[in-house]
Amino acid sequence: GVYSFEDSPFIMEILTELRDENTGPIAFRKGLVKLGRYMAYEITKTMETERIKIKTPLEETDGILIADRRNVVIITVLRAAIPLMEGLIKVLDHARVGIVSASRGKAPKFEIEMKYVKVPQITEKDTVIIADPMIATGSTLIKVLDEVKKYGKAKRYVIVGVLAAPEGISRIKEAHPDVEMFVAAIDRELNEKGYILPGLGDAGDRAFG
Ligand code: U5P
Repeated sequence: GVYSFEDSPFIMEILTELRDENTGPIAFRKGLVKLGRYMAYEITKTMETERIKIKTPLEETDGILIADRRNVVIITVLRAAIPLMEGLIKVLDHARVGIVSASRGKAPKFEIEMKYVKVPQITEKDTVIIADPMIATGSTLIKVLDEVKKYGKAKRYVIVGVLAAPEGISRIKEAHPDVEMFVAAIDRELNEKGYILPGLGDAGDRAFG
């Protein structure tokens, strides 16, 4: 499934700030952290829970435990996903974290070079969350998923991003049909250089200057 949050005023307000060319790196990074936190919160709504019994100081009562929240691996795609990951781990605080680097070559091939890959062992209990703010052609995430799947089979694979282009979504669905996507919004199209329109520009440059 693909989930986007155009009907959430709070997420749309953060997105508006991220899109605005007048937003500098400090506010841009803060916006990504906030968005990561809120997206993680949305993901927990789709996780399995267990009923548990606890005691308040006064009596016994029922409670819940989000079992899946304890078995999360976040894959951070350098470099723009760093602030997004920081937000995600505020909610998914048990997460193990993998780091991969990926840089995209020029049009029309958009070849992906991965120089650094450090991913923890993955088990069938794990929800693997791959953070990359922009799903443009989808090439980066397809390559990252190919790589991450070498480290074990997970219970779920979830991509978290800010914006996605329709092209990227369909290419990822075709290459990895088992993947779910959570993005703030789905944008109109890609330009000939592979940028999302209307988009927010280059997320790495916006965040880190
Ligand atoms: N990217 C942007 N802004 C865009 C399009 C792409 O920052 O408008 C960056 C993303 O950070 C991502 C990579 O890591 O390019 C995704 O490109 P793709 O492999 O999905 O085409």
